[in-house]
Amino acid sequence: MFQKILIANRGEIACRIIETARKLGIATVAVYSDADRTAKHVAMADEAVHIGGPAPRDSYLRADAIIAAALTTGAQAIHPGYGFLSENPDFVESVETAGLIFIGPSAQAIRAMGLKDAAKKLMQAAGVPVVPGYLGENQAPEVLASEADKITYPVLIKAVAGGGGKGMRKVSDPKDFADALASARSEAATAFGNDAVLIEKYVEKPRHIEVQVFGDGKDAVHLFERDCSLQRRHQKVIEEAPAPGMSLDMRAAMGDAAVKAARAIGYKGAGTIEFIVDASDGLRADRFWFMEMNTRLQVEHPVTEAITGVDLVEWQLRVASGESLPLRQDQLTITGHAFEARLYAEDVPAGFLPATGRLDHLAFPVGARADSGVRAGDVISPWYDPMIAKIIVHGPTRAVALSQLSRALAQTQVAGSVTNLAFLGALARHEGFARGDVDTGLIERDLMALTQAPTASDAVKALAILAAAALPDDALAGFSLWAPLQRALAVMHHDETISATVAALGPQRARVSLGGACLGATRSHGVWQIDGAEPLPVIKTASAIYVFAPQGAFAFTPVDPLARDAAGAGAGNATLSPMPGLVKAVFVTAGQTVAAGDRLAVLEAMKMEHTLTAARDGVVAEVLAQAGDQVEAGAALILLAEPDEA
Ligand code: MV4
Repeated sequence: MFQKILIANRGEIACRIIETARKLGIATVAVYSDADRTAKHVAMADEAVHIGGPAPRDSYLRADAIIAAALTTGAQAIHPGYGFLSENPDFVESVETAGLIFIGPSAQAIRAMGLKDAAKKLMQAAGVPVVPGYLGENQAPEVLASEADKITYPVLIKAVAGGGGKGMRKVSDPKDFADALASARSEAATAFGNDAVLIEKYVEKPRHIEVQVFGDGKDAVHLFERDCSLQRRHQKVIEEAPAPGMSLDMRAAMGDAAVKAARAIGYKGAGTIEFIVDASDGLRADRFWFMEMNTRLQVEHPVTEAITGVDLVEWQLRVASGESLPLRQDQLTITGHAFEARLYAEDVPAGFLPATGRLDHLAFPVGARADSGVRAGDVISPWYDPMIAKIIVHGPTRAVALSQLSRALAQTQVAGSVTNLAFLGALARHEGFARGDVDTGLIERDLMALTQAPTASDAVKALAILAAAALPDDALAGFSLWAPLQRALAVMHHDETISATVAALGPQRARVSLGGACLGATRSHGVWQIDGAEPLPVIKTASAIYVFAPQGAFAFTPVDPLARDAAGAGAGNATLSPMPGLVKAVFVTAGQTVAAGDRLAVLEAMKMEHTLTAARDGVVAEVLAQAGDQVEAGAALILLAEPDEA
């Protein structure tokens, strides 16, 4: 076994790998960019080497710097994690040329699976079912069109170099074929520098079921399937193992096909064979087809670990160091059912916009596995994937595991960034999902219901008001029992001002009046309960109050009572930052007269520039941001004067 390895990655997967290395007594070397100097993976590793700037091409994609770091620190092997350099055959060759071991498959195996048409041919020859289609030996448009006729419509045009749905077009009618081909080609040329396509029969109501394989270069086994059908725009959201509705004969057929695929390329290490399954008539052993092979450890590997009891990173390290497969196929079994939910910093109601921010508070549920690369106080930066954590549960049955998932999500607390937690919770409670009736279109069909922003109840608002009131816990600290003390308070929630009065009825009792409702509150051990309901966790930071309700986290900002008259009425007067970003330019100064539609400022966010314009005619009262400022979503950038003040 190795004495020391380098992990060429960051975030949760780097932390995950370090944990297993530590368990096996292997020393670890982290690498990090400027943006990750204080990151969790750096803190966890025994040593860490700085490799460059925050942009991936300046650090985590720098093969030379990473190999140099391994040589300098005396690491014997490099674990690539997923993403970054994990499926780059040139990197594998450079690692091996430097006399180091790449913890993963050979460059040749990665290359064999890199192009869709070549991979499909290889798999077909190995006896693995592939989707009926044309592999594009001749790329002339009229040849492709006549092949599409032979396949019978609907067909799918796919870029041979494709991935993530790019360069893919469904065609239902032959008259649309030529246009679809041209647009798939040009998209593929732009994205991959390769405009070759293949044509497949279009599979209706597809399910994405993948099989985990493991090879040692001589032999291969499979570790059963995962269902990853719950996706949105090719981003997986919730994965599970085993696949709901899977029969023993179909599992055996898929497992056999996956092992055949791995053996055909002498596979070494962890890999995944992705199949597309026609679920229009239930799961049937003759309705699955090879789609592609991922030659790496995948994000969703923990659900396989949960049901098999295998530590896949341990297997990777053992096989890479020369051991043979730790278990035979007949020693592998499935126990129970597991789910993984991907918790992201993103603004779901705004269309799943990636979000950033400092995580003021972060708490994961007990009784669930949470794989995370961040801690409370860490920042989700715009440089990398905004995943906060993977929440993994494992129960004896699918129904039990699903209820564990709901509970685990309800008990997850994140403050400081918006997250997709409410969306994940809504999915975990979705009736079709509970029935196991999953397919890749489920999320899109029910998008409206699933992405509805949860609304704060009066009880949630009252808890925020009580937190803002900060009533002293001491009976003698200024409250008269026979003359209840009334205070007017306000908090902001999104752009709504919630005004309330709090009457202290005693040290541990209060009445909150808001919007016509009157709520009774009692306190014990510093925790408020509203009208006798279960208390909810409340976190107060320097600038915000968070109430964690089962349906989601609600963020409030206390309104300074002195500034309230100015700001409260003026919500419509403020130009707010629509998303986190960098202020590139501000075009106005205080006192300047503007007309509706005038350019006020430019915000750079998510690699695009957004021009912010005046909502109405008016006079600029205040400019609150300047070029170079990093601003949060919802930050007021420019205030217009009240119309009557102008
Ligand atoms: C398909 C298909 C239907 N028929 N192939 C999407 C990503 C790419 N790797 C393959 N994909 C698909 N291939 C045929 N012949 C439908 C999809 C597809 C899909 C597949 C898996 C998971 C989610 C998906 C979402 C939309 C389309």
